[in-house]
Amino acid sequence: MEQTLAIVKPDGVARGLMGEVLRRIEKENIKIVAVKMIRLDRFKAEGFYYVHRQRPFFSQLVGYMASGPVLLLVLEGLNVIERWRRMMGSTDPSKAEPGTIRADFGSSIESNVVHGSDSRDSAIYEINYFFTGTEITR
Ligand code: IDP
Ligand code: MG
Repeated sequence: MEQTLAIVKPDGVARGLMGEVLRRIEKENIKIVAVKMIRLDRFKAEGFYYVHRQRPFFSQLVGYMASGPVLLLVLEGLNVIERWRRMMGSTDPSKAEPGTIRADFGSSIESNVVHGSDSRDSAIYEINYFFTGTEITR
């Protein structure tokens, strides 16, 4: 059993896609074990994307993630890290597989609607970055 952190990013929330994303997750029978809506400040966004601090788009990415509220979700299930990444599609919506969230709704390589942890280690870091143990249902 695995857990992963999913986020409906600021563009997704602003465009009214929270329900659509939740519907797709539930339709796949993926269990949602925690939910929180917050607005990141730049500092909190920098810490979340710390691994990308050397990338040329880092400052812009932080500004985007702090530009409006986000919906944070903890998902649980067998192979859920990979399953959720597959549902999201490739980072660049123009290259994402048809039927994925990013292909269907993403507007650019930056504004791509959703986030998902990319490994067990990043999932643990990212879930603990936003949630305490008692906020995750069981
Ligand atoms: P991922 O979200 O598919 O795991 P990452 O490479 O981890 O992709 O990048 C994190 C986020 O940074 C992306 O989801 C996207 O919002 C943004 N991003 C990635 N590459 C670029 C880029 O080349 N230009 C602008 N933003 C980017
Ligand atoms: Mg990533």
